Amino acid sequence: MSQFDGTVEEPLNREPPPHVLIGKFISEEGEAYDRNHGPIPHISASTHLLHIDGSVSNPLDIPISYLHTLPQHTVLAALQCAGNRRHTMRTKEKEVWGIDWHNGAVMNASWTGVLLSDILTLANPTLDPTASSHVAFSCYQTATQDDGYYGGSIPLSRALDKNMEVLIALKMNGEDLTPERGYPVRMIVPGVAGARAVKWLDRITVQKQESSNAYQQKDYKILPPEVQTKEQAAGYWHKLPSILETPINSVICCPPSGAEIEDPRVKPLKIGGYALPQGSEGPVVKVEVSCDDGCTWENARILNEGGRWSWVLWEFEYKGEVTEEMSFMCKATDKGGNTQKIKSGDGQWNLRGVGYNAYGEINGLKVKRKVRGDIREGLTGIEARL
Ligand SMILES: Nc1nc2c(c(=O)[nH]1)N[C@H]1C(S)=C(S)[C@@H](COP(=O)(O)O)O[C@H]1N2
Ligand SMILES: [Mo]
Repeated sequence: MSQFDGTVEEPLNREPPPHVLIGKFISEEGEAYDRNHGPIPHISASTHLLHIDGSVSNPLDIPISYLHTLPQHTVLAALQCAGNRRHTMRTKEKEVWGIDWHNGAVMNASWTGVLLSDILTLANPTLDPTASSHVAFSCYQTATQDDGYYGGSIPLSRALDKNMEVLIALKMNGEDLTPERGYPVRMIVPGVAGARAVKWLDRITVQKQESSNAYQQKDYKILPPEVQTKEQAAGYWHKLPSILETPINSVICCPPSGAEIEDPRVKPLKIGGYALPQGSEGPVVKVEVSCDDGCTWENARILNEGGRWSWVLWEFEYKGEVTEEMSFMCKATDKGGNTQKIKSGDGQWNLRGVGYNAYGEINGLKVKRKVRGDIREGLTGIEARL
């Protein structure tokens, strides 16, 4: 785990540095973020059972070995915490409550397992997929910081829709999940906030209402701006919808803000980042970069395209004018026509710092001062030591 920058917290929450984050189109296990609300259980696959219950006519207790014998489905999908980019929200707007994620609480991976819709067909739900009926995912292996277990849910209609490719995942990038990633089985809900991708999955329940877990009811919701304190939030949670799909997004990862760069008129400046589609409306079809504070935009080059649920990596070459402190912004557009609309600092704020999707931004790039001739170089060397 040497790629991490040492910001390991308890429980394990960490993100890779930006150049590692976009170093590969498919994130590697050892280089991807970890988000945990409790300790990491170490489970034996040979004894673990996945219970399917609730409003179904055929409840099931499924051993992991049986899941491996069912038709396997693979989906390339980004997994992103709803709190990704919280650092930008708190520094450009005002303080928020939550882990200080920069841009790295996201990964892009190939997930293999059994379609939830196939398992539900076996269990046979007896509820109509009306607006309020949900499928809840639970992990009882350990208590969490805010509840006795971890859980989340999604609408039954989405769970039954094969096109949504909701997956009971056994593998990441062709390998068994690691204990950190949810071994032996986790949910992957493409296009949906990572909070619903329950790791160490014990139970899938078809029910009339959302999961009652704290992470569905009292977290991962966009509080209105008038809610400024945790105490005020208490009166709001039950009135607000839970986050399901995550918004269109893009960020600039390289170079970092404040970097010293070569003169871009001599050596074009390479700017790179990732972009994510909104929910199920991918893929990302366009990424644009602005070097004049959003007045004009130019197309960036999309480097890899992995379909509806994937991120894209992109690159932009800047060869233009040089100013004292240079800034760049980026915005993405997906197939559904969703596009980022707001500049950072223009008022997108909520107390929990979730769902942030202002334009990506880097600031304060400085062109290295040219040194001409041996004498100047010598002097600079002396000055530098004083
Ligand atoms: N059992 C369990 N599942 C969980 C969590 C958790 O704390 N416990 N965290 C959720 C959240 S908030 C996110 S963003 C993703 C993170 O997945 P990762 O740790 O594989 O990156 O897992 C989700 N599944
Ligand atoms: Mo999350």
